[in-house]
Amino acid sequence: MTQPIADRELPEFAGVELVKKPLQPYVINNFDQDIGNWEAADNSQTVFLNEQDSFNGAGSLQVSFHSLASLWRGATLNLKEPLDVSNTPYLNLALKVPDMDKALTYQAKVKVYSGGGNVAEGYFDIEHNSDWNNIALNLNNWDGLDSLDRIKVWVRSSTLNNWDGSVLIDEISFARKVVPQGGKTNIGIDIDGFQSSIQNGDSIEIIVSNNDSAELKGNVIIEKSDFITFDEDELKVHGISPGESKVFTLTVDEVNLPEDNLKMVFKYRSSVKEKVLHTQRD
Ligand SMILES: [Ca+2]
Repeated sequence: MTQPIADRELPEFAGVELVKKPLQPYVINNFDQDIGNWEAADNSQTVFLNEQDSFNGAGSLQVSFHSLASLWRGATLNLKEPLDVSNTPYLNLALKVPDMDKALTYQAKVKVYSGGGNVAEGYFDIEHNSDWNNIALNLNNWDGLDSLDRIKVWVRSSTLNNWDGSVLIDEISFARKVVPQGGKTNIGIDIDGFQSSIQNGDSIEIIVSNNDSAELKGNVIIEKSDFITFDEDELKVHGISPGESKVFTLTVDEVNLPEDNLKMVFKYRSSVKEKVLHTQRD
């Protein structure tokens, strides 16, 4: 199968920011009456108007799917006429994944295309205890701003199983500026070497990704746990640039498995990330 040309371009990184609200937004779709020209994209089955659950107003866009969890799935909007958003470079939207599993990781990707072949994308880790997430893709450094003709919003999860579920999307708009959620940073934390058993002396790798649009400063604090201790209690993330990741290796000092999930809690400014390290599931 031949891919459209735009899909072959290497996407540029764009930071995703957590926002309180966009200022004077130019609304593309609010999904209060209809779903506009949004369509189901790769690995998704249907898109329809959800009138029960919205971030704002009378409705939202629901995308339903049944596909391998690790594949990106979502919805796309092809604009008939390209938009010049040079003066409103923040693409805002609200997103929610209903019924998330605590032990899994969920990620969103927002991607924009321009007819000139410029593609930009940004990432956002969806917390499993979150409801609606109001985010904005910061396109200030993108070359395609004057001719944006396609938007894609995608999600995926972290298992090899099927994911039979949905994502809700609302309030797609562009704005010149956004009001940030104070102290909240779009930081990604992944644990590598997720093992069936964890013992004293084992090493684990923590991958910290800066998915936001400003450099990270200071440290990520690892919250004290009754069940596991490491040789370090913080990760020196200072200086990690937007779009970059760094791997930290920790050694387990002492571990006593709890009856339910063994989790790690990371804090960066006022962002808190909870990750399940080991699960006692059958
Ligand atoms: Ca709405």
